[in-house]
Formats: sequence, structure tokens, C-alpha cells
Amino acid sequence: MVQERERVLPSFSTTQANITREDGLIVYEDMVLGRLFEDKCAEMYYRGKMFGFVHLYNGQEAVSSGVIKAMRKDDYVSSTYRDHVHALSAGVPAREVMAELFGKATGCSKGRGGSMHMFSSEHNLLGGYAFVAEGIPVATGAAFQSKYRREALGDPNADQVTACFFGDGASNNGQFFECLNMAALWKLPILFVVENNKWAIGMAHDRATSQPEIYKKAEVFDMAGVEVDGMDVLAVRAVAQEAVARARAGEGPTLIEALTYRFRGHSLADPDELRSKAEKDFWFARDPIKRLAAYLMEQNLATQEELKGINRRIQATIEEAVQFGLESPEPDPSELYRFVFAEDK
Ligand SMILES: Cc1ncc(C[n+]2csc(CCOP(=O)(O)OP(=O)(O)O)c2C)c(N)n1
Ligand SMILES: [Mg+2]
Repeated sequence: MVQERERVLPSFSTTQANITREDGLIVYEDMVLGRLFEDKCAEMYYRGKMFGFVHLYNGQEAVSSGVIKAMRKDDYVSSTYRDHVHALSAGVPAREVMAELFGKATGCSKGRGGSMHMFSSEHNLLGGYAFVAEGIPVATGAAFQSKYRREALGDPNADQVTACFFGDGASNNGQFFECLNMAALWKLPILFVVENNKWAIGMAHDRATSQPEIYKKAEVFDMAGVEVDGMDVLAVRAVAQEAVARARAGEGPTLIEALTYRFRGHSLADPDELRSKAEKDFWFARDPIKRLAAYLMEQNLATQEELKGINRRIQATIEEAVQFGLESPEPDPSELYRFVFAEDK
């Protein structure tokens, strides 16, 4: 049975937020970048500038920004096929993500990957993955190497944390359970971040999952598990900061279940006819960007004019990214076998 009422979102008091103006604006800008980038991406897709499946992240921005902006630049991020915004939050320039979407040689994956395979060794972005749950073991491996370098090889600088993003659907995959076990057993420095947007294509989470409260699955592995309102970037950020501190201190992983929603269909090829209007309206009313904007203004951390200025600046960045992508060359066919192995990077 599909749940008829929405799951109660965990409450978070903004007095706990404790965010400076500077950090508030960083997170706001990152969410706006994610949103406007995806809107432009839809436009370019319908204009025939990219091929294959394209999955947008609209609505879920608070998860990417809340987690990744609570991490260091040298920490690791692994994603799914819904990966453009994770790449942007991780610092991959918008022009390189757009060029990748156009299959151009200047893209972050040199035009070999496209929408579902954003990768950047420079930004420790471990990749987007088309197979559901495929990033989980890769991220677990990344967390293992940090710990191995630090403890077995004695490298004091190897204190990087890994954030592993995946969906509610992915949490029913065997790799999820195997990796949770290993990560907890070895106290790996990793955040397993489930973006529970209630749907796996057209499969409602509650119809596919015996225990839909995913964060509770941490407990059987003796791991910290926490649910968070994934439409509230301040709440996500607070939970992520605690999890990052725990990981960095060698105290092990955290399973974070962020309750969120995608504002568009599963992919740009999905007519999105399965989700009810009432459900969509419930979540549209919780737009994370509007919510943070209201908070920043209420707290006198920013004015409406400043926020509008950020939006304008980001829009210009995105226009420039499109121009860059359109003007960039396609990969040369003679280079088909390049960049397969790391030494080619
Ligand atoms: C191993 C595997 N099985 C099936 C698919 C087909 N598939 C693509 S996306 C998807 C749904 C995944 O949903 P979820 O993990 O909740 O992520 P979301 O799309 O909601 O972000 C499925 C079943 C796939 N890509 N890989
Ligand atoms: Mg989902």
C-alpha cells in the first residue's frame, strides 16, 4: 500500500543552526547554482544538445549543499546518475559539467561520460554511476584507503572523509548492506547519505521496502543512523557536520537519511504521471532555496537585493558554461582509448 499521508519530517530548530553570514551565502549560492544549472540543462536537452538519459536534481539541493559544504575540499564524494549537482557542490566548474553533458572534450570526464558519469580526480569526485548502488562500494573503498594510509602507512594527512550519496531505491540493494557492515566493522570515515525522495522511478518507496525508515538500518550494524529534513539545508548541514567530525575523529560511519523530493520526473524522458498532485504540492511548499532565503533575510544575514544579485551572477555563470560547452570541440576519435587508465589523466 502506498502511504497516503506524508512521513512526518523531523523537526529542527533554526536556533541550532548557528550559521555565519559567509557560510549561509556559500550554501545559498551553491543551491541556486544547482537549481539554475538543472533548469538550463532541461532547456538544452529539449533543444537536442545532449543525448541519453538525463536525471535532474531539482528539489534535492539542500542535501548536496548541506553535506558537501560541511566537508573539506580534499574530502571525497561519490554520486549516482543524478550527479550534476553533486559535482557542482564538490567544486567542479559549471562549464566542465555542462561541456560533459554536451559530450565535449573539455568536459570533466573528457566527454566520455555524459550526464551519468561526472568524474573529477582534481575535485575528489569519485564519479556518477548508472547502476543503482554501484557507487556505494567505491565510496567504501575510498574511505578504506584514507584509513589505511593513516593507520597502516602512518600518513597523518590521510584524514579525508567520504560522502556517499544514493537513493531510497538503492538502499534495497545488497551492496548497501554489505558496505554498511564493513564500514561499521572497520570504523571507516564515511557518510552514507540516502536521498529518500520517496520514489525509485515509478516504484513508491513504501511499496518496495519492508522497513521504509532507512536510517533505522544503521542500528543493526552498530552504526549511528539519523533522519533529517532534507528540504532544510541548515538541518542537513548540522547533521553532516556531526557525522564528518565523527568520521574524521576515527569514530566511524554514519547513515544519514535525508527526506527529500525531486521536483521533476525521474529523468527528462519521464512524463511524471504517477505521483499525485497532493504529494507534489506538499513538497513544492518546502522548496529548500526559498526556505533558506527566508531564513537569511529574517536573521538579517542578507538582503533580498543581495540574494537577487547572487541569482543574477549564477545565471551569468551558467550562460557562460553553455557557451563554453557549445564552442568546445568533440573528443578526437583517434583518442578513443585515452583516459581509460589513471596514468592518462
Ligand atoms: C542495478 C540496477 N538496477 C536497475 C536499474 C534501473 N534503475 C535506474 S534508476 C532506478 C531507480 C533508483 O531509485 P533511487 O535509488 O531511489 O534513486 P532516485 O532515482 O530516486 O534518485 C532504477 C531501478 C539500474 N540503473 N541499475
Ligand atoms: Mg528515490
